[in-house]
Amino acid sequence: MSPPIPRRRLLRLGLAGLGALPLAGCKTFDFLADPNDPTRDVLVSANRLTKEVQRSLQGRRALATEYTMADLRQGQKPNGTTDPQDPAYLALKAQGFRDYRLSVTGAVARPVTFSLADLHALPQQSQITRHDCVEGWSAIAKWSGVRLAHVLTRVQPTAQARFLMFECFDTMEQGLSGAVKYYETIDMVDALHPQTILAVGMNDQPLPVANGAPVRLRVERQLGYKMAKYVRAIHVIPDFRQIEGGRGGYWEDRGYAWYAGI
Ligand SMILES: Nc1nc2c(c(=O)[nH]1)N[C@H]1C(S)=C(S)[C@@H](COP(=O)(O)O)O[C@H]1N2
Ligand SMILES: [Mo]
Repeated sequence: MSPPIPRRRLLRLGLAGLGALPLAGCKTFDFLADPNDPTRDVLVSANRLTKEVQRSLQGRRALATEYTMADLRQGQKPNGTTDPQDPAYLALKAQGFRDYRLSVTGAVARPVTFSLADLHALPQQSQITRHDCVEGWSAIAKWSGVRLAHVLTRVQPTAQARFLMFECFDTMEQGLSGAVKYYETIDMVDALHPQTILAVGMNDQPLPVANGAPVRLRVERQLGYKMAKYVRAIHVIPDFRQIEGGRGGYWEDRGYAWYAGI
């Protein structure tokens, strides 16, 4: 038996669904008090579903712990690729990333190409968070940049938009069909999370090459491998099964979990 649900709450949650139900003469909502009324069952199960969805979404939306500058101990340990040798990257780096452009395309109403100046012109935010790598180390650092949500507001994702794919500059290995580059995907819940940023600064300095210059993703509720460095493009996509190994990321294609929540 599920516990009785306050009627006010039932009404609030259930009214939208009532349109589909035969309401004999729209008498009143007295049936809600009758535990044997089938309409009530529908509402109660919808309510239970809503609660479960709400709970999991609230969990996903919870904030990562933020620290203070006093918590910065060792530097952010560079990991994975730390010095990309890809020609396109080297050419941009040689010019101090002056010609860097981030394209955001795919399932969007308005594809936009952002220069670094464009990204700096959007509202900036900083957060001091702990980075946890799947390898078992962690480090606290201050990350600065623009909320991904602001970038998405500019491009206006369409109804097909379910994931963002981050295409990176760095080659991880040579596969049979050429260079295998790092990539990652996140869903819209993480994309719109208030702590999800495109970082351009670290510990009050421009983002170092070793940590993903000029632009890297921060997804603070997940493990380090989700946080794509050296981002060259963002693709707004309905699905990631057609990309590379089909599991949503370079490490995911090699067995890591797609959702690496911490
Ligand atoms: N492009 C790219 N992004 C990447 C990686 C990488 O090798 N290439 N490594 C990932 C892993 S496993 C971790 S732990 C973090 C490391 O970020 P850091 O170098 O700033 O510590 O970047 C992630 N993003
Ligand atoms: Mo990692």
